[in-house]
Amino acid sequence: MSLLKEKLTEKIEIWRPRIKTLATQYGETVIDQVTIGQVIGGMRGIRSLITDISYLDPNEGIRYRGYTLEEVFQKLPKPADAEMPYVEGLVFLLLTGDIPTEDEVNDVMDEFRKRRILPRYVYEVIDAFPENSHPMAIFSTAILTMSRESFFNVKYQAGIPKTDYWEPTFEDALNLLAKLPSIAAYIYAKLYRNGKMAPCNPELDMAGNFAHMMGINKPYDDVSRLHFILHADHESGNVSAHAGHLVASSLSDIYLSISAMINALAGPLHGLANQEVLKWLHALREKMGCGIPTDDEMRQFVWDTLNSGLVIPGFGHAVLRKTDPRYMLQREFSLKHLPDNPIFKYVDKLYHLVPPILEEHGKAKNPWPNVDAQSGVIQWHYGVKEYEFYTVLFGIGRAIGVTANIIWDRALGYPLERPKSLTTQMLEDLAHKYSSAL
Ligand code: CMX
Repeated sequence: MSLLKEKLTEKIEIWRPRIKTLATQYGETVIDQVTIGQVIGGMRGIRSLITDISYLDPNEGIRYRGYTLEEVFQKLPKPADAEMPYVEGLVFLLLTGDIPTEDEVNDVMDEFRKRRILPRYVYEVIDAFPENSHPMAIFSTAILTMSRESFFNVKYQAGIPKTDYWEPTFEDALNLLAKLPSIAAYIYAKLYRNGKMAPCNPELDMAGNFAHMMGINKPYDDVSRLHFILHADHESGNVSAHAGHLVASSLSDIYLSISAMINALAGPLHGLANQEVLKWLHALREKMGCGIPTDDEMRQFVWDTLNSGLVIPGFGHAVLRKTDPRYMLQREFSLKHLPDNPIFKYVDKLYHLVPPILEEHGKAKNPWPNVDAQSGVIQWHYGVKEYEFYTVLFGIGRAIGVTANIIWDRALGYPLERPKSLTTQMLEDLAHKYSSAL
């Protein structure tokens, strides 16, 4: 048994009685109340999900397994010549809750190495896509196609006990995670490099190998480590994580669930915002004849966007009420590695100018930048200029957190998700009953 699976098994045994006690002895404990505003308003703030993989504090930002992002980057083992830690270490941390040793990271790397080879038909499916297809549609479909590989489906049909569901799910998850960088790199090669791609290098770690397959020199391996780690999880209520969890709750396999997660990520209010930021900046750059706008010109551009009814991509958040720490970590990286990049200069200006404008505009509850405002410019700087591809990169990272959640959902026996709906009339009746009681 791998060190990862051994540790995970140990942790699951510790967790099961905790959930059982909560469900059986405290099942009637009230934790929240739900208002009509929340039901109409996309369920914001209703505390109705459970996950131990990460927790999002509105003012502090995300913690993975109790660790802030700074701590995660500081504590996880790093390759000898790297600034950023192994993504494989994060996989271990999210699944087990423990910071891995070097041996444990190597163990995850070995597991991934064994599982990296893509079935031939995945290349064929990618090749068969019509021109001008969005990379996220291709990514989702490539993942979906591999549902036929699911070990969980075979075991389920054979009739394994519910307590064992997590084990074949774990196998499916590792099989998929190990393949995602190759799928993404091939989509990139196919769409933008006439299908030319370096073969995968078994000596390298997940992110190092991704950089190698993309054909981009150092420090793009570190850029990839930073990117995949930062995007891995944001607790379980965000649209992509929730979509993955919801689909998996019907016991759909990992491939079906992660494909759904990718589809959810592909909307402009969520993961697609990283491409929208670059598209928007380029519109401005064109308008400026490639020069750097003055503060007033930049402010005018932001107002023009708002006045035309569009949102400012990369700003605002449904939960966060401060600048996203994922933004700040990427900003620090940019200030160190690409301070003179002209697009970074735009992003830097926006960092200072947009929040007061959004405050004056008076709608957004959070005027501060989020993760997507900064990620694209780093990709652009290292030569990945096809911004439609950026959300695919987000998807590789997010799959790490969502698969960890799905494995744990099954280990703890969480049921099919099925919230209750009400009609408009029912809400009106409740509203009248409440107001006449005042
Ligand atoms: N620009 C302009 N208006 C904004 C805004 C922005 N960046 N952020 C929020 N608003 C508006 C909303 O559209 C909403 O307007 P209406 O009342 O007319 O519908 C109002 O402010 C209130 O919204 P909110 O409660 O502050 O934010 P929501 O929880 O509804 O939405 C989010 C959150 C992220 C969708 C929103 O801030 C947004 O659209 N941001 C731009 C897109 C973006 O960057 N998305 C990526 C988020 C991170 C991620 O998931 O990857």
